[in-house]
Amino acid sequence: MIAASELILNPDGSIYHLNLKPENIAQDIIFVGDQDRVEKVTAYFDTVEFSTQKREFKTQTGTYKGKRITVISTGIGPDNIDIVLNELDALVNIDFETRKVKDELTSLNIIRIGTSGSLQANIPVDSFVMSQYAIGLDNMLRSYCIDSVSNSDIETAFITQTDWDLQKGKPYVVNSSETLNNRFYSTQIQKGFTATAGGFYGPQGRILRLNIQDANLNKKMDQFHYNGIQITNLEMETAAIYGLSALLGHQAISLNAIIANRANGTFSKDPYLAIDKLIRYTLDKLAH
Ligand code: R1P
Repeated sequence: MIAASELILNPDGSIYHLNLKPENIAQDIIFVGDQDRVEKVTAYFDTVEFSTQKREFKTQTGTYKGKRITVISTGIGPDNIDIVLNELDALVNIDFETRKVKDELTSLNIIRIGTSGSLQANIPVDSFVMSQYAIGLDNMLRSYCIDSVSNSDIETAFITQTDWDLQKGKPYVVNSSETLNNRFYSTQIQKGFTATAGGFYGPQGRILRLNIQDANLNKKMDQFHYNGIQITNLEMETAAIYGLSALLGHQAISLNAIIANRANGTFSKDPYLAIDKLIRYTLDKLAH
């Protein structure tokens, strides 16, 4: 039995941060970062049956072309992903009455619709990247036993090639779901290797007023290569989503609209249009 201090339920029986009960969520779940993006997605739904919000976690469940889908905002960063994925998993895989793990695993399909900065000059703003792999520079996942889901060969190559300072923690490399990879790929989207940072400024090489530990890191990441794999883009959630999903037995894929190109310093003239196109792309793939 899981203690009340570990699996925290609200007085109405909903889970602590997300304010959700098991019946409020679908098996197909779209993650967005920005809470205002939730309704940008559900605006295309036939119906919305449920809405709630607590802090940055806004959730709506409804149907799109007859398919039941939940959309939830995760806010920014891997620390929030720890909360969202553990609480969603608890909703389907822990019995809230007995506080015991259920015998049969329910596997969720998790699709992130995010925004991201490209590291390669040839991945332009307004294009889409589907993360086949992700490297977490943030450490969150290292609190778990991750050997079964992480790729130490690519991690070692990354540490060596970028001269990574291990005082910042050890990067971890994780995969997307093969099934969702096949389902969401088309010629309209580029497959990529996404780096997930634990912050927006220093951790992504941005210098405003503070000196950073390695001002050349982005350039070195841009040049990193391993068996034909290159790092394509930088954001703040994908590796954490992939790592926790793999550990918990869920399927995950991350689709990102490139709104900034860090290699040539450009920013999308209409990021909302790019995101809207990615939302429509994702919903159409989900409905089929
Ligand atoms: C930073 O501005 C945020 O935008 C990106 C980053 O991953 C980070 O969450 O994604 P979202 O637009 O999905 O939040």
